[in-house]
Amino acid sequence: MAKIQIQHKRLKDWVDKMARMCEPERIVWIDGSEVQKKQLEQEAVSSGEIIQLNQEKLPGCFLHRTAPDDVARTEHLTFICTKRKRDAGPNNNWMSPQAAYRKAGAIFIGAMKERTMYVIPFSMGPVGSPFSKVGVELTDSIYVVLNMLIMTRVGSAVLMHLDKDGEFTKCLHSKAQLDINKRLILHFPEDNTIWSVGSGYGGNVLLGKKCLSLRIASFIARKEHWLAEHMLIMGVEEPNGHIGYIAAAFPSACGKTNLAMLVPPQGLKVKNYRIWTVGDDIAWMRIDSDGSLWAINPETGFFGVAPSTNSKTNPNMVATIKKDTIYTNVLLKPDGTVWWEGADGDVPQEGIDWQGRAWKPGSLDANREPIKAAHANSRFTTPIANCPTASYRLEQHHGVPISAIIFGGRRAHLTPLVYESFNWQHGVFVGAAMASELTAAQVGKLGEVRRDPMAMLPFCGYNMSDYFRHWLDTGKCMTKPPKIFHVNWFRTDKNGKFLWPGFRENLRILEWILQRSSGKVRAKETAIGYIPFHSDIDMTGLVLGEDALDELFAINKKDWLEELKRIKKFFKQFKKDLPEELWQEYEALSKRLKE
Ligand code: GTP
Ligand code: SPV
Ligand code: MN
Repeated sequence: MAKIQIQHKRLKDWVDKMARMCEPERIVWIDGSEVQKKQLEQEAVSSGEIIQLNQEKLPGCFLHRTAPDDVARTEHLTFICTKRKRDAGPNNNWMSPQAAYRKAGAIFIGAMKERTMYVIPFSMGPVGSPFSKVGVELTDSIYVVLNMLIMTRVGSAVLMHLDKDGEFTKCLHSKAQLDINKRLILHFPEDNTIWSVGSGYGGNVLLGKKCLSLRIASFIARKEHWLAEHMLIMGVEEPNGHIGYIAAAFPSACGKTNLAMLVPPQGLKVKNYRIWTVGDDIAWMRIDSDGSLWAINPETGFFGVAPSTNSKTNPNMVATIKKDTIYTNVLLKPDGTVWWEGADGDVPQEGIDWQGRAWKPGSLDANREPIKAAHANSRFTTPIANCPTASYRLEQHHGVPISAIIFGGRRAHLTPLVYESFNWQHGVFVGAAMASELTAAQVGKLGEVRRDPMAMLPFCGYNMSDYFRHWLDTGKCMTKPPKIFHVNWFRTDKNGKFLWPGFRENLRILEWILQRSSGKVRAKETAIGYIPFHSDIDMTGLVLGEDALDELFAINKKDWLEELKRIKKFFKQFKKDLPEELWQEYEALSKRLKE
């Protein structure tokens, strides 16, 4: 492997110091070359860490299985380690930096014995863009290296950019023994440092993603006056060539990936919309000199949910993951291809399930429940560049201008299909008061409603009351702030069936949102915000149940007053720190609901 000359003394000293602690057999610098990537793939195939898939049907694709107790982010083992507990806020687990380094240090000692330590220099955002941040991840997992090569910009160009003294986030990861009792995901925002140990699952170990690009970045963003958000970014191009860009925050496994690359529904075909995907998970946004908000996606890949991904729900993703993709925790078919619940094609008659066991349809576990072929949070890592709707502006250093911000959640009841906030301050309240039902993306109780402000509850690297203040302040600094909306694709009828077909049909709602953003359409004022007149949603080619639209837009004041109590309880945790403006919005909503 190519030998890289390191000019950056602080970087070299840190790598040496971490190596003395972890005691790897050797150290390998990742240069980002195709040659080195191929060598690593071969090595990981030989050791069984990854399985090479059918190279005719799935060229450049591999399968990986994680430990059965290591299949989703572990929020209870994730900590923000600031000097003062107050700075982590009431919603984060907190440890003092001293205690955290000591506790994790004990696990890291000798953790890489007989293993290689890989040094991955990576850039979140185009190398050299004013948006971008550099990190260096040390890891003993080839799986992590191969995923980072897909998800971020890796290698020599990053080191050159760092030069002799550039700033970088120090990211240390070791699988150690993959022991859930010795698993810790630690963030030290004041030291620009991340330590993750004992896990091999994406969100815990691809440290450029949630750890750097959200938890550390949100902390930095507040100081530097920008926003790091859990948002997709997409463009909707009209036939006249104008592209309206949208940034949307939905909690994990609530539809960001699907929306970001939707295919226009048949009924809207004549309108000739074209969709441009900028990102499906993270947005970094800055106010530019024109007074509006501009966004980049710091990542270069998708780490998408596999179950239910098929040619009907997400044809663009199906096309994307046909090559250069790493699949995690899905079913391996006898022909060396993969499958998951809700994938294209017939249910396979046999295969190896996500835990590496022989699988047949209808097999039952000890509790007589059907055994899943793929884990509910099984995923794939795949390059954005392979997506048919990938935006031509992905490499542009200034990103794209955002016309609308959307918040959304999974709510069987209560929230309408779409509503618009009255103004920025009210929009921040809408985001802060957001809630959603839990999914398989986090370890926890499925379906339980939890408050998840701006879809950032698990990802905000500092006190959330300061985060709300930062959002309010950001609004004041823009001359052309985007309008703020809320959507809910998941409202159900009395039989528990989704009232809205979702997926590509969501474009009908985006259309209204963009029309509202450019002032082209009127709206109906309600207690919670503006909602569409039914006739302003283009329903061409879509037939819903008779009262479906009424049900989708119903605002039940009694239920909302109950919701207000839950919002109040949530806000009260922040005590005096919660911005007064949010209480004003709370009172105003309460008053409107009682009118
Ligand atoms: P993370 O990667 O965890 O941040 O998730 P995400 O927000 O990107 O979610 P994703 O798009 O992968 O969607 C997760 C699940 O939501 C999918 O398995 C779909 O079944 C479901 N889903 C997505 N969009 C819709 C929709 O419009 N309607 C309905 N009913 N379900 C949807
Ligand atoms: C999420 O859970 O929101 C994800 C997957 O996007 S992970 O990277 O594991 O956090
Ligand atoms: Mn996510």
